[in-house]
Amino acid sequence: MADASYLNWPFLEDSHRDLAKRVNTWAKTQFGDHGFAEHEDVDADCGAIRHQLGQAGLTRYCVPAAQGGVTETLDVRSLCLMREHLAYRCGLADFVFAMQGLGSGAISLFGNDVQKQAWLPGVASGELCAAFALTEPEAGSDVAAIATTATPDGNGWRLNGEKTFISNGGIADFYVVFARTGEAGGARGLSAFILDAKTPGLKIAERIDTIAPHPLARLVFEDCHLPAGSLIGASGSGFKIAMATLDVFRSTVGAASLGFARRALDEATGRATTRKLFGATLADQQGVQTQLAEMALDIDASALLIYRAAWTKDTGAPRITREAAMAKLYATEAAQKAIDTAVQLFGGLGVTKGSVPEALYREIRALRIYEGASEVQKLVIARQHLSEWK
Ligand code: COS
Repeated sequence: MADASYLNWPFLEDSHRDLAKRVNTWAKTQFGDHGFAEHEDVDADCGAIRHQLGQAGLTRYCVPAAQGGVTETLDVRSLCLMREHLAYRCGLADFVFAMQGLGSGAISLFGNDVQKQAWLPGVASGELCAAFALTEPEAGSDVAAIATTATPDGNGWRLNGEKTFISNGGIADFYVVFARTGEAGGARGLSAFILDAKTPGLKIAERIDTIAPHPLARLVFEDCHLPAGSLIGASGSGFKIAMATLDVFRSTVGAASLGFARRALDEATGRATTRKLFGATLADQQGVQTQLAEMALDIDASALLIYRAAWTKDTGAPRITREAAMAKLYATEAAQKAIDTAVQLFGGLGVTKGSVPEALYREIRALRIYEGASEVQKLVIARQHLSEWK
């Protein structure tokens, strides 16, 4: 990474600087210059990367210390640094790490000791693969419209319904599933459950192929039995559990975008300083200097918002809804712009399959959609602004 001066910002501590160096060295050794090459078998590669991250002790950052993690509670700055540095080298490695955290996040944040002990050590070691099952065909941005139901059946619940665009769908060992339990209408009638992937009635109805291939599936639940101990937190609190989990992980989506944007700037700078035209290099042209300046500025602005949100949470704020929304919104949109500039500076090579800018162009797009589309982040920011106006 060309510029690492942000590591000296007061938002970060020495342990974070050490982690940044460690993950950067690890990812460089592991992926070299081939981290954005096409994957012939994404499922197998995800499994291999998960085990490698586990062996290196890096998936430990996804869970609290009592279950094999490194920090007492989830440390958002560590999660962000991990994602930023993995994304710089390999989009799939970032995805694998992110899903270990998001998939088990509701258990880390709201689970009881039995649930934490049952699932989190395996997430920390990389042996277990986690998934977060919130989205439905008719409930994407509007989470309160979830239609999947969990109805009491004596010694637990029966789960029926459908989820879609579920990352790790088909390869996960367990899913945190959000379902309607009916305590009230809308957002107040949802609960969160842990679903063991071996449960009869869970069907992988369809694998979904996307522009940057990651394991993604539509799931169908047909009378899946959820044992009494599978409920996370209180029944009826599922919406708040989902939102609070997303508050933690939205900053990390921004951090992954930042890693992609830094890679785009480094690639673009390498290209601009070597590509000759009209008797000079691209970097000698003022127009190109303006483009590089905008990329560098957007990268620093993104980093400030991301590490502000992460630091705010890590130093005790109960909620960082607004800060996390700002970090995700700004960093994902800025990264899309930076990557588009890199593609432009590479010309034909930028759209050639197998080039890094081309891979980044595909990788970044989903980040403006998943874990709350840009439009939803604006809604979240505006609502908080208006509610504090009085
Ligand atoms: N943390 C804790 N509680 C929260 C919260 C948060 N971040 N956000 C909202 N709540 C609470 C509210 O305080 C409210 O509580 P009360 O009923 O006690 O007043 C309740 O949850 C309902 O909140 P709200 O009225 O804001 O809910 P809406 O249905 O209007 O939805 C949005 C709000 C649109 C912001 C929400 O549905 C959302 O974030 N959607 C995007 C979903 C998403 O990210 N999907 C991606 C899936 S993962 S890839």
